[in-house]
Amino acid sequence: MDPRLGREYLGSNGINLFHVFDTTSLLDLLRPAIGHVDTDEFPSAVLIANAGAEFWRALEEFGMHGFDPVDYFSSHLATTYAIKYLDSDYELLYPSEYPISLRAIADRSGWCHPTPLGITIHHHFGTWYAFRALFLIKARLPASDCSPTNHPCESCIDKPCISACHANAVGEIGSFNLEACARFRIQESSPCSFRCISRIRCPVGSEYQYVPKQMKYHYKRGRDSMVRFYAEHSDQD
Ligand code: B12
Ligand code: SF4
Ligand code: SF4
Repeated sequence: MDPRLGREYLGSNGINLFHVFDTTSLLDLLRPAIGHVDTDEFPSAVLIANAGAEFWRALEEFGMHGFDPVDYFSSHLATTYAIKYLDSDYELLYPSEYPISLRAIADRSGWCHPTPLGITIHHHFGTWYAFRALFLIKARLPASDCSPTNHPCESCIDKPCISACHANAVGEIGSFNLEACARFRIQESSPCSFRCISRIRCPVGSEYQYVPKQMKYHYKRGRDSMVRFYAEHSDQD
């Protein structure tokens, strides 16, 4: 077992956010989604995320496989890390069918803060990150520090993310209007079809902004889900 080499392996594939929780500290969030959790068998839970474009480069090199290539690759990274570098059994909680709220889990990490944009922010990487996998492991790893890091929105006076949104979906923290955003994004020729102008305007971690192909890929998939959702619920308009 060599967790250090495992971290290097994940890092070389663009996984630059890594957090270990004691599984017991997440029980209230895990039980409603997955039922019984044996914390003696699985003492540690690992949350991994990518920030910036490095993950995209690694994904392109790995190849686009399966219905959801990002999930496919993320699962591959998580399982390789557990088996090859920790010599540990594991249970993948995300990606999976379990209705896990990754944001509720990440809220406990100390480095994940709410923003007017709805998505969360990291003090260094800004909003340019996403959670890629959450898994339980039989190996016991030291829990990561959960002390709160600096919350960038608190010192952001101008809050350019608010004025940049053409749909008035972005306001005070906690008031993000997902429906207004979605309805704006699904309009034909919407400037937000394949990007979020407000997210781009946020000055924090701008050097980690996704490369155009990566940005288009993620926003197209998000938009496609929204189109499907509103097509299925059009009778409620
Ligand atoms: C389903 C889903 C969606 C659906 C929500 C439909 C609905 N309201 O029912 C749709 C397709 C709309 C969506 C959109 C987006 N999503 Co989304 N989504 C998820 C997903 C897969 C499941 C959420 C869920 O059902 N959880 C279970 C319930 C019990 O937990 P919950 O946290 O209360 O879930 C609710 C909220 O998460 C909300 N929601 C989901 N996404 C978003 C995004 C924003 C900005 C807000 C305010 C709310 C919201 O909808 C859920 C159901 O009500 C999560 C991954 C996960 N497993 O957590 C990602 C996730 C929440 N989404 C994420 C992102 C980035 C987005 C998009 C930006 C993607 C994109 N590029 O288009 C957009 C946001 C809109 C925008 N600004 O453009 C990220 C957020 C990362 C972060 N840093 O905070 C997550 C965590 C995925 C990830 N791998 O990191 N998403
Ligand atoms: S522009 Fe300012 S308020 Fe908006 S998300 Fe970025 S740091 Fe937070
Ligand atoms: S995608 Fe467009 S409509 Fe949605 S929050 Fe971003 S700027 Fe506003």
